Amino acid sequence: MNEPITSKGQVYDTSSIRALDLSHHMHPFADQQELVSEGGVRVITRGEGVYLWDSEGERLLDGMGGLWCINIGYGRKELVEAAARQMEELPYYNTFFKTTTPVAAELAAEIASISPNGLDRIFYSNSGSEANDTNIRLARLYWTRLGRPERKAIISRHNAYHGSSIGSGSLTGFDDMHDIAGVPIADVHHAPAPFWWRDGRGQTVEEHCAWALDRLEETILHVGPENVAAFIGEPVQGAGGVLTPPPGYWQGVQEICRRYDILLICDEVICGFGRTGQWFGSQTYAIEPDIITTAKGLSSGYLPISASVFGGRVASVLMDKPGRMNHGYTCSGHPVAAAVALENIRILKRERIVERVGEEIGPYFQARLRELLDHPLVGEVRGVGLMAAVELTRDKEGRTPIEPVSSLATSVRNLCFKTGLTTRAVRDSLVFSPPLVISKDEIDWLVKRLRDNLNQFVG
Ligand code: PXG
Repeated sequence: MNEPITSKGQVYDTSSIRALDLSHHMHPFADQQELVSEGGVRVITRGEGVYLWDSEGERLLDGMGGLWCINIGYGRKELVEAAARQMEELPYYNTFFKTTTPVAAELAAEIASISPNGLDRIFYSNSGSEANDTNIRLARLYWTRLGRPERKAIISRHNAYHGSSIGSGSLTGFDDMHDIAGVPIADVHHAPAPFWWRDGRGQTVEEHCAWALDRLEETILHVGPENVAAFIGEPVQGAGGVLTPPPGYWQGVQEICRRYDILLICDEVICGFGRTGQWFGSQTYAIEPDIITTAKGLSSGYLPISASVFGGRVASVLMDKPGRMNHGYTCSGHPVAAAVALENIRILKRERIVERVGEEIGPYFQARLRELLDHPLVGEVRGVGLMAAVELTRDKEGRTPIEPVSSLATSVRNLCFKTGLTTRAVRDSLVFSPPLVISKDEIDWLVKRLRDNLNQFVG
């Protein structure tokens, strides 16, 4: 039995929390019996800045920013106050039947003010998954209204993560998420995405990029361009292992989409709100999307809220002409979540957080992590802004994958977790996405802790 521990005045009994959790709480993406055999999971109780504390008082530097989402850091009183004010005034009202709330309207205008490519219309959901389900509907409805209902196929990519609902999980490009009947849904197709380290052996980066673009076009031709509604892609594939696009890749994708008149959806759930050093990954890679998906950093993860943002071409058919879209969620445009998101964006603007990522702290983070390339177990460091992957290898030249896959990365991740640093193992890489407010000293600590932990596995 663990001793009860005090964290900011609160007493936690770790073992009883673990016992309750194991008995009643089924965790996402987890094998519950594995959790049972390990005696339960870590209990996280508090956050401040880039740090988390657990129920036993241990501190962790949150190298993952929650789950790629705590952009402005933990413990922001302004967000707490915005939520409390809104809760007192109006905790809930819907936006379905000819009503709105001041914050839902104001937030829509605020998102429009920062969105790429002049996108200025917003449909609210509560998660990235729901927003991508919405996007499937938006894209198909767009073509239906134009008298082309056969244009319903969505082209996604391998290693894409677009959510885990039945619709968005179908867009996701991991085979292990398609291991139940009926998923992926019909008319979703996956093309390879560039992943030079693993799939481009024997090719230059340029050759690999051209290969990936050819495969994309081939997929579209196989489906028949006249049947394709949209292509969806993350500017940088996040959960797939921070797969940064090679130079020219997105220009190539856009040319293909234009050639076949296919809508371009950029999933900005991770890349949005400053992660890549600009407001959106679309701006970092000069992409002109028709629709973007936003979630996570929209509220810095403080409350669930997401938005599909679209403009000119799609709006002219779906908003500027008569006709209704039969779609929406009870909490679409939830006033408390909207109030928090509005304050979050204002903080990002007021404190020039996005500019700091682009000009100063992002380049510093990338440069410091790249120093690890001299380490015998580090094959590649990928990333942009404050998202990065450190690819582990035991064969720098031949790049043969580690057997079994993920074994080394998982061991290093576990040691990091034990020694005060959160990171995530994705196949053979460790991924990072710290809060955008991280300092240089904190980055120095992160890189040193990672190097020290990697040293334990040399030989
Ligand atoms: N799009 C992208 C690009 C994402 O990264 C979603 C959509 C879905 O969002 P919701 O809010 O429905 O989860 C995501 C979510 C991981 C991990 O292990 C990543 C996500 C979610 C859960 C785990 O890296 N990204």
